Amino acid sequence: MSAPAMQSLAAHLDALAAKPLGPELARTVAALTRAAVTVHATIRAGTVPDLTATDTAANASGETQKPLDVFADETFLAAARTAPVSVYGSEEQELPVPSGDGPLAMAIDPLDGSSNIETNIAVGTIFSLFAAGDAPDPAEVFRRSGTEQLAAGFFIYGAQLLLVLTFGAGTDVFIHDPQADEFRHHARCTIPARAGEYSVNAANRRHWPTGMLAYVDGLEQGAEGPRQRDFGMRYAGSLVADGYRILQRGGIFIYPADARKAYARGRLRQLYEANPIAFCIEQAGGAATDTRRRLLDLPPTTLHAKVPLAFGSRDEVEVLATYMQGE
Ligand code: FBP
Ligand code: AFP
Repeated sequence: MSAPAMQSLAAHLDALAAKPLGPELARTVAALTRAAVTVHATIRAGTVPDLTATDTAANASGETQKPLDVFADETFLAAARTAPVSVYGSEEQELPVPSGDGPLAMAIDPLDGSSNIETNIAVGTIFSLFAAGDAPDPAEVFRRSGTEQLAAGFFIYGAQLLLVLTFGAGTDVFIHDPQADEFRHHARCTIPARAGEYSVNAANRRHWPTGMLAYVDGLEQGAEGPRQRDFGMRYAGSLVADGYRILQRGGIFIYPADARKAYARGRLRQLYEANPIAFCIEQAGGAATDTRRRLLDLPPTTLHAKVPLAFGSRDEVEVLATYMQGE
C-alpha cells in the first residue's frame, strides 16, 4: 500500500462532486458509514444480547439468521432510506425493498461472516451501488454484470472500524477515528502480482473438482513441486478479513464450486459478496474470476445466485485458471 493521498473520507467524497451521480454516491457512502459506526458500536458493546442465538427464520439464501444479521439489515435499510437510493437489495431479504427516491440502487450483505460472530473475529458489511435506471421490475436492476457497479466496498468490524472503497478509479482504505468520529484515509491499495499465501477451506478437499485438487496439491508441494517455491496458508473464514489481508499483502482466495448439491456454484453470493469484493480487488491491481473467467463480466442469474470465486494476486489467479479450464 502507498502513502495516504488525502486526509478524510469527507474530502474524498467531495472530490466526486463533478462526476455523474457523484453527489448521490457521496451522500450514500456517508449514510453507509453512519450505519457502520452504529453496527460496530453494537458489536463492541455486545448490546445485541445473544450473539450466538439463531432465529427460527431463514434468510433468502436459506441460512438461519442471527439477531445481529437482522439488526445490521435494519440499520443499513434505514441508512438507505436517508440516501438517494430507491431500491435496497439485501442478502437478508427475499426481494428488493423500495427505499425511497433517488437514482441509485444498493446491493448489500449487511453482516458478512456471521457464522463467526460469537468467536470475536472480524466480520463486516459488503455493499455495491448501481444506477437504479427505470426497469419496471426492481430485481432487474441487480441482474447486471459487476462492471456496471458505480461504487463498491466493505466495512470491517474488527480491532479497527475500517472501510475499503472504490469508485472505479483505485481502491482506498479509510479507518474510523472514534475521537473525531470520522473516517480518515489510510492507504491506497496495490496488490502484489505474485502471491506467497493461499486461502481456502481445505476441509472441503474431498468435494473439489480435479483441477482445484491439482492446483492446491501444487501449492502444498512448495519448493519440491511444480511451483518450485513455498507458499503459506491463511483462512479466517470471514470474507472481509481474508479479502483485506489479500489487499494488504497479496495472496489468493478461492471458494470453488464443488460436488455437493448446495455448493454446485460455490458458497458466496455474486451480487452481495463476490462482485463488490472483485471490484475492489481489480481496482487495486488484482484479479477476480469464477475460478476460470473474469467475474465482473458475468451477470448474476438471480438476485441471490451463488458463484465460484477466486481473487487476489493477478499472476496466481491466472495460474488457477489454467488448472480449471477443463472443469
Ligand atoms: P455468511 O453469508 O453466512 O456470512 O457466510 C459468508 C462466509 O462466512 C464468508 O465470510 C466466508 O468466506 C465463508 O462464508 C466461509 O465459508 P466456510 O465456512 O464454508 O469456509
Ligand atoms: P508471531 O510469534 O510472529 O506472532 O506468530 C504467531 C502466529 O502468527 C500465531 O498467531 C499463529 O497461530 C501462528 O503464528 C501461525 O503460524 P504459521 O505461519 O506457521 O501458520
